This record gives sequence, C-alpha cells and structure tokens, in this order.
Amino acid sequence: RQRIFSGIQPTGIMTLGNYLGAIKNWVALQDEYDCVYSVVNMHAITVRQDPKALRENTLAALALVMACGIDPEKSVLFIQSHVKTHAELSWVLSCNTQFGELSRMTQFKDKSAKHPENVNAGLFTYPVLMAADILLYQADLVPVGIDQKQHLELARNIAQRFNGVYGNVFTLPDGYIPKLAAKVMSLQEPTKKMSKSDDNPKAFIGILDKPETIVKKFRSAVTDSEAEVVCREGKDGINNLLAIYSAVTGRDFPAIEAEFAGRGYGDFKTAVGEAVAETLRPVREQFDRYMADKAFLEECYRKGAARAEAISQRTLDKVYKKIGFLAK
Ligand code: AQP
Repeated sequence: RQRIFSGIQPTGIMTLGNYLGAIKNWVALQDEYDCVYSVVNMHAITVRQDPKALRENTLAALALVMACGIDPEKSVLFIQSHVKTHAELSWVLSCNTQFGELSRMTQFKDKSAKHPENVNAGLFTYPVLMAADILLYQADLVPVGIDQKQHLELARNIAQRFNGVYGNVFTLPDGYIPKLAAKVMSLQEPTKKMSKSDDNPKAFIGILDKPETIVKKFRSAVTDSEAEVVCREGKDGINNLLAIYSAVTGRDFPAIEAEFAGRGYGDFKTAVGEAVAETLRPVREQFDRYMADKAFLEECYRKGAARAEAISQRTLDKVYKKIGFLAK
C-alpha cells in the first residue's frame, strides 16, 4: 500500500481551513493508504509559544484530529517531539539544502514580515524539518492545502538531489491537494487565507466554535456590493462561501447558484453557516469526550510514537550509512 504523511501545528484551535484543506482528506484516505499523521509541535516553536498553552494545544490538537475521525489504531498518530528521528534527519537534510532555496520560500517571507522581532533560524529552516517529516516515512502522498505546495516541492527536490548523490534512499513525495476548498479564505479579508493565528476572531471559523457563533460569523462575512450568488472573478467573498458550502454539502456550484437565484446574500450566508455548524457539531461533541479521558489520549500518543519511531529509524539508519556516519 502507498504511504501518506501529513502534519498539523498545535498553534491554536484548528480552523475550518485546516479541516476542509487537510484533516477531512486525512480521514478519507485512512482506508486506502498506510497513513502517518503528526501533531507537529517542533514546527510550532518557530513562532514564540507560551509553554503552558503549547502543552494544552498539543493535547487538544491530538483530540481534535481523533474527533474528526482519525483512528489511532488504523493510522499512526503521534506527537513530533516524541520521535527523535525528525530532529536528526532534519540536520542532515539542512546540510543538503541551499540557503538560496530556502530564501525563496514565501511562507518565510510572510511570517518574518509578521514577526519581525523573532526572525529565528528555525523559521528559516522550517521547510527542511517538514522535508524530514515526510521523507522519514517514505511517503508517496502528502495531503495538504495549497499554501504548503511550495514547501512540498522543496521536499521533493531535496529528496531527488539526495538520491542523486547518495543512491536511492528516499521515495519522492507528491502533494495531494483537494479539488475543493484547497484554500479557504478569511471571512473578513477574502483575499487572505483563513488562518488560526488571525488577530480578528471573526475572520476564521474555529472547529470548536458554537453553532450560533458559526452562523453569526458567516452572517458578518465580507462579500461585495452586488446581490447575485454566482462564482465570478473578483467576487472573492462569495467565491469563498460557495467553495465552503460546496465542500460541506457535496453539491456543485451550478446547483447552489440555482438554489439561491433571486435570493439575497443574507439567505445564502445563513445557509452556509448552518451547513458548516451541522458538519462540525459531531466533531465538537466527540472532542469533549476525548478531552475528558486524558489517560486514553496519553495511551494513544505513546503507542503512536513507538510505531512512528520504528518506521522512521529504518530510514535514518539508511541515511547515516549512506552519508558515512560510523555505526554505533
Ligand atoms: N485556509 C486554509 N485553507 C485550506 N487549507 C489550509 N491549511 C491551513 N490553512 C488552510 C492546511 O492545514 C494543514 C495544517 O496547517 P498548519 O496548522 O500546520 O499550518 P498553517 O498552514 O500555518 O495553518 P494556519 O491555520 O495558517 O496556522 P498559523 O496561523 O499558525 O500559521 C496544512 O495542510 C495546511 O495546508
């Protein structure tokens, strides 16, 4: 079976963007692939984190991923810092990645502009750690939102070059980007991606937001001064709502446009809000059940780490041998 790897940062409560762009696919792929999923707390510290909040968010991210439908028996689910091979391979790969390549990463440019007080080396080498995450498991496919496409291409280039120099070590990974909602946009500035670290809570839908909050946020979503629910260039707000509605209801754009023909944006926004609230309701309920059983969560992440370590150590051993590190 083909292998899948993907990760999510515990930097706050996950958004509808994370859900539709990534986690929903993680769940769908579990039956057909050999899946490895991680809560990537080592990536999270590239931005300053409060230690207590990071600890809580890490456990919550694990519970949330499980609440969305990831089965820790079927898939390997672990916390990144529990598996040392990630840091180890990351060092080797960083010695095989050029400064110039990393300088071209747009996420680094965006994040360093957003946090000018903390442009640390880890923020710069973030894509190398991500390449290590993926390559350690010899992943064939990496389900991510479109914002991660550039990092994924870099991971592939690093692997290809490494294989060229040292012989075949790594599987070359491909992205698995959803056709719909690959980039869910901010509800307040629909030209920007929906992000969990947005300062304005009205801009994003948290997976754990209450149904009435969800509907309210959609009702105040920024649209345009027209009144027609159609997908058209320039109608960023409406296009975003159409993509979200389509992703949660499974209906295509023409059907949705027909449903709302002659009706105002108000009706449409409420319908989108209600459909999203219904989709997320069972997730929130399941999340509460998991969070009430910390012992079970601990058991899950310990087992997951042991399984992840067994797989990734094989790759690391091979890499160390190839590059000339003397065996212990
Ligand atoms: N708006 C989005 N639309 C579609 N997919 C998205 N993803 C994130 N935002 C959107 C996908 O979610 C997965 C996990 O993301 P992450 O938490 O590891 O990192 P991120 O992309 O940095 O997410 P955020 O929400 O924007 O967090 P902050 O604000 O902390 O930077 C990835 O597959 C990503 O593509």
